[in-house]
Amino acid sequence: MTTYITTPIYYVNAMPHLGHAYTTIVADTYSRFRRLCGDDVRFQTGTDEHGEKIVQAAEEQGCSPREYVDRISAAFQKTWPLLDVAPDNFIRTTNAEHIQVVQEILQKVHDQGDIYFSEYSGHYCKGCERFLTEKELVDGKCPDHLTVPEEISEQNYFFRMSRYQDQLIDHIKKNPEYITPERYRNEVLSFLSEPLEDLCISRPTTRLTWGIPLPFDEKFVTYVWFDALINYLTGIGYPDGPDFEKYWSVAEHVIAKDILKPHAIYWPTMILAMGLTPYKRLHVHGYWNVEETKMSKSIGNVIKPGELVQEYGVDTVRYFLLREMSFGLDSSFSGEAIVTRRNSDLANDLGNLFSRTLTMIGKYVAGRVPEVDEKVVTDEDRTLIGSMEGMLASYQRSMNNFAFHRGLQAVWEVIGELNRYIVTNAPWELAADPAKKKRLDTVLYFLAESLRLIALVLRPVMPQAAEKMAVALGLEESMAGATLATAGRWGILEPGTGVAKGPQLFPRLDTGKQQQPKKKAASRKIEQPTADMEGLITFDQFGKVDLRVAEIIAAEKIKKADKLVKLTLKAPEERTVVAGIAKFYRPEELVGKKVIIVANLKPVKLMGVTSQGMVLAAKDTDEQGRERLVLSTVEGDITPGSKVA
Ligand code: ME8
Repeated sequence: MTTYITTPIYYVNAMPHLGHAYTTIVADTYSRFRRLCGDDVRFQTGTDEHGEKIVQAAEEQGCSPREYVDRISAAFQKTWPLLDVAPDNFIRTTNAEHIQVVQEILQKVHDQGDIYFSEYSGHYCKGCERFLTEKELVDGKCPDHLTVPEEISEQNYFFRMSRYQDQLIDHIKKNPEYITPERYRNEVLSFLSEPLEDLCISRPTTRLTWGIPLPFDEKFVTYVWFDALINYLTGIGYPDGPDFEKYWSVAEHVIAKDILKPHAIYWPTMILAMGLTPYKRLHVHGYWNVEETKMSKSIGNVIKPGELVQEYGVDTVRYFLLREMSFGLDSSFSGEAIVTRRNSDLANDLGNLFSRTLTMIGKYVAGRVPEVDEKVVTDEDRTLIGSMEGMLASYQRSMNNFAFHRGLQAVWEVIGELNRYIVTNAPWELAADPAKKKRLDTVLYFLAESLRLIALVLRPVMPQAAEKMAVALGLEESMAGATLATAGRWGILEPGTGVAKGPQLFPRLDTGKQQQPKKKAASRKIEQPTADMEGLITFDQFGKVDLRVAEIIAAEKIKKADKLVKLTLKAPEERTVVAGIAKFYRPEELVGKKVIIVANLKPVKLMGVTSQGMVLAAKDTDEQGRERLVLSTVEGDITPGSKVA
C-alpha cells in the first residue's frame, strides 16, 4: 500500500513551539507506523511564507521579508531532527516550482469561469488575514484575536466556492472517515448547512506585495490560503510528476481545529474545481494549553521543542505528547505531567520490565534466549500469548484511526501484565531449584519474546528506545527491515540469541524543579521485586503530602479560561483553589460538596488567581474518546479540614 501524510505548513511569523511539534510528531509517528505495515510512505511538512503576517513580523525584526522567511524556515528545518521527525520533503511556498504551479492552477480555474472579479466590503481581520462574516464577530470583535476588524471596501477576485458546496456535502456524507474525529465532521456539515459564500482569493498590491502575483492581473497577489493549501500538490510534483500519480489519491492531512475551515471547505472545493479526486482523510486534533492556560507569546508560556528535548529526552517527549492527548480533544501540558509519565510509564513500567528481564537472562541462563519446553507451558502463558496478540490488533486499529493514546494504552496494559507475570512466576525462585530449570527457561523466553514485540510496536513512537531494546535483545539486523506482517507475531525470537545486559532505558527524573536525569541510586536486587521497586514511596514520603477534606462554599467560572473554576473552600480555614473542572461541573453543582485536597502545595497563580492547593479527581475517556472527570468526594459527617490518610 501507499501512504501520503502531511502536516500544515507553518507560518514563519513565529518560532516552532509545542503545538507545531505535536502535529509534526503525530505525522512522523503515523509515517513510521505505515512503514512498519510495509507501506511506501511519503511524509511532508514545510513553511507558509507569504502574506501580511509575515511582512509585519519581518518589519518588527527590521529585515526584508526574504531574509526573514529564510531565517525562520531554517529554524523549523533544524527543529525536526531534534524530535526524531524525518520528513521526506520540506516544502516552502517561496520555492519557484510552487509559485509556478499556483499560478498555473489559478489560470486554469480562472479560465473555466470559477474565478470572477467583484467589489467587496466587509470586516477584515489582519490576524486571520481574511474577511469575517457578521455572524463570526463577537461583540464586534474577531473571537480569535479579540481585535476590532477593519472595515475594508475593495475590488478583488473571488473563487466560486458555492458552486461546489453540494458536491462537497455529498462526499462528506458518503465517506464517514473523510473528516475525523466525528465532532469535526459534524461541525463542518453544520457549517455547510448554510449557503457558502464565495472566497476572496486576492489582495491588491497597493496593500500587499509579498505574495504570488495573479497570472491574469498583476495588480493583485494571491490570498495566502489559496497559495498555501496547494503545497500538498506541488510537494509531490503536480501535475505530471510520478510521485503525484503515486501519492495524491491517498493523501491524508493532519491539522489542529484552528484551521478546520480552510482544510475541510476551501481546500476540497479547490480540489473539485481542479478536477481532482478529494484527499483521502483529514485528521483534526485539539489544542495544547500550558497548565490549563492558552499558550501565547504575551503570557510568556510558549514551550520550545528544543528545550523540552534537552530537559526530558526525545523519546519521553514523543511518548508523552502521544499518550497524554486524546486525539481530537484539548490537553494541558505541564512539567509535572511529563515527569509523572516518564517516571511511572517509562521508568517503572517499561524500563523496569526490560532491565529486570535482561538481567535475569544474563544471570540465570548465561545471557542467551532459552528454549520453551511445551510440557511446562501453563494456562497463564497461553493467556499471555493471547494478550500479546490482542495488543497487536488493538494497537494497529488505534494507530490507523489516529487514536495514538489508545494504541499506547493497549501496549501498557500488556506491560503491566508482564510485570505481574514476573511476580507470579518468581524466576529467582525457579533459578534456585535445578528441578525447575525448564520452567525457568520457558518463563524467560516468554518475557524476552514479549519484549521483542513491544520494541517492534514502539518503533514509530520512540525510535531510539525501541532501537536500544532491539539491539539489547540481539535483534539489530533482523529488526531493520521488519514489518508487522513479518515480525508482528508470537514465536519469532530464536533460542540461543545473545542478549545484552539490560541497559537502563529511562532513568527516573527528579520531581523537583530541575528535571535533570537523576543518577541511578544503589543497584537494586531483582530478587525482591515488591520491596524495592522504583516508583514506590515510603510512609515518610507519603506523610509529607497533606491531604484534607475541604467543603466547597463558593464556585465561579474564571473568565477567558474555559476549563477553570475558582473554588472557595473551607478546610477548616478559608482558601482559594483553581481547578480545571469547568467542562465537567457547573459551579452551582459544586457548592456543598466535600472534596479531598492537597493542602500543602506551593501556591501558584493561574489566570491571575492564586491557587492554594489542588482538588483530587479521577479522569478517563468514554467509548467515543470524550474526556470524563469525577471529583473525589467523601461521604458522611466529617469536619472540613480533617486529615485524609
Ligand atoms: O495555520 N496546540 O500555520 P500556523 C496544538 N500556515 N497544535 C497547535 C497549537 C496548539 N496550541 N498551535 C499551533 C497555519 N498548532 C497555516 C497553515 S496549511 C496549508 C497552512 C499547530 O503556524 C496545529 O497543527 O498557525 C495548527 O493547525 C498549526 O500548528 C497552525 O500553524
